[in-house]
Amino acid sequence: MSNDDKQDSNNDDQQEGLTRREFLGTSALAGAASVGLGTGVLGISQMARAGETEADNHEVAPGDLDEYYGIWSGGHSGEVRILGLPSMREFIRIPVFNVDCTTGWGITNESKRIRGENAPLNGDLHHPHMSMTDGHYDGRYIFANDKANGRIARIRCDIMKTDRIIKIPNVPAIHGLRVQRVPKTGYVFCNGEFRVPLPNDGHNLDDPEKYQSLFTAVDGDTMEVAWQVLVDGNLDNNDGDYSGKYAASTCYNSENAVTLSGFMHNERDWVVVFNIARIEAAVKAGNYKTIGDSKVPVVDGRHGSRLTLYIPVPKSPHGCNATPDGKYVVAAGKLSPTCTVISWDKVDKWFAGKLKKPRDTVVAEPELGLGPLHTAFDGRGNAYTTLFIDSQSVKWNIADAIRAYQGEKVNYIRDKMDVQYQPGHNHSSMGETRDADGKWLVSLNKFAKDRFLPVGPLHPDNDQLIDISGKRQKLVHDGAVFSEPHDGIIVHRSKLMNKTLKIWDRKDPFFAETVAMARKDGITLESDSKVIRDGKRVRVYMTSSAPVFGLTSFKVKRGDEVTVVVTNIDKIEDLTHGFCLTGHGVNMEIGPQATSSVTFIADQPGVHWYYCTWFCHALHLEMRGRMLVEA
Ligand code: CUK
Ligand code: CUA
Repeated sequence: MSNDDKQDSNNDDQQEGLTRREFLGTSALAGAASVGLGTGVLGISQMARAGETEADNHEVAPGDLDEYYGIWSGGHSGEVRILGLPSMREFIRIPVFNVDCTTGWGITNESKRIRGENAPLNGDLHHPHMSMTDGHYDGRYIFANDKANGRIARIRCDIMKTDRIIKIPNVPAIHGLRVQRVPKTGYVFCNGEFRVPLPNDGHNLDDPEKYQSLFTAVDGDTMEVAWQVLVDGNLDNNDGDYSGKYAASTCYNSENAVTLSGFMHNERDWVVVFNIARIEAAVKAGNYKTIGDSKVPVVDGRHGSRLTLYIPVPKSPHGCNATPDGKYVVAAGKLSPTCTVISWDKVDKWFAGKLKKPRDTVVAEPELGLGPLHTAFDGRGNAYTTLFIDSQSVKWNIADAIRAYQGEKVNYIRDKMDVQYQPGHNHSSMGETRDADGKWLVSLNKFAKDRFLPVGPLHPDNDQLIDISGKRQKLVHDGAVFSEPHDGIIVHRSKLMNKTLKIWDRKDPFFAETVAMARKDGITLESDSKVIRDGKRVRVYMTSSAPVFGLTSFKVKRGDEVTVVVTNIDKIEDLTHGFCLTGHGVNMEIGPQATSSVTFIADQPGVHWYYCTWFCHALHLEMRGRMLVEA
């Protein structure tokens, strides 16, 4: 027994005297303290918990840097958000599957090349996860899914911009997304959620039995789809293991139904485990088919396949989280008050033919409370599961849950804490890596109700910061956020802060195509400001340097297709310019040493002002110019 476990057991006794509401009182006090009164009142709440390990102060003074990056999904806003923890300050937003007026994402040519010309305007980004090497975050990329349009995006961590977006073939929606941890990312695992006819060519509505769903592996380095696996049921969430051998997905709808009553028919659904080496071998041996126009190899992983293992678990499992010790994966019950703990070791044995029943891979099934959705870990053997219906975060001990499953009389529940309200995902600091450090937990709550000033019928969500360094969870901060972060990761700053660029590299591939176009026009972007006419196509090149654009006026003719290319020649950190052309739906960011371009039709004769949108200089308002469209 570790020290921490000993303290935990003592704490069970202390906890018994407290009702849930009394306990809520204490934690709410801590929350109020953090907003209004500072450390003084936090002191009181700490005294109320005498005997516990003192928590780290979560306050970050002005000018101090946070210890962690929070990389948050933005749900149906389609974006990723970068926060600091423990302050919970939002730093920037990274547009991904959305259109963004601030940076011009979806407006500039550079972003259109990445998004694709006819990309959908919306997206639903649920799961942002960082690439790993040997089970540690490596600060290269963040991958994320678009549930709404079946896409996967990659964000480059050095510039914090999306650099690739691909559409996954043969699936309408991608839900769960995780990365291969070992040896590195490697694969990005993507769960196809909705089942459709394959190929989906406009025929079958009435025979849903024939609908199918696929698990997809994308190569994270090339962003090409490596292979797909046909599965039974619907896929929900997934995770990779810590050996590089397996990925696991929770599946609901084992009935293969299309309506709610149909979804609820069976008593059990399953977790499906994918044997990566066997899948790769099947692809190599040519044991696959392709579907429709797609060239991606599709192997058959349905019941009876050697490539997969279907482990029955209680109805409609949801979250799927591998423990940082590399031993287990935890599937959350959602409709069942339990989590199912599966041992990778036993999965090995099952694939080796040494276990009879798929259920023999299960080593624990603790009863936690109502509506378990997602689980995070502290690296000290404890798990933290969100309970959507109970509106709680439950801390439980994995080793004790395993003992209880074997029939021992042990209490594996360490602590239950009310959250405000109805949590979905949670995440612990470094908790999905070998470096899980057990300092912070964030509960991403779907409802905020009375926690903030009223702002009309649409409420913010409430992301709550919880100190998990002690035996009991301690709420320290309420964080109002715009809908809807599903998931987030908490990454120590050492993994990122020295990798992010302060100004752009002129050779960056992000705008390389624009640079190549300029070269063909004989333009040196860093010094030239001039107009090149090429039939009805006009390219307007200009520099920007606070507080002037290289061109303060230019002329085009009505009906021209105009491309404006702006190169920010300032070399000063944080000196971003913007280019906004009035009346044309054009605005874009040009960071220091970057080139950005935008193309539009000049269809309105007259004088049109353009101006800088970033407050770059005392004469920022004067940083402007005129386009004349000749009638
Ligand atoms: S899902 Cu949203 S709360 Cu898309 Cu990860 Cu569970
Ligand atoms: Cu340049 Cu404001």
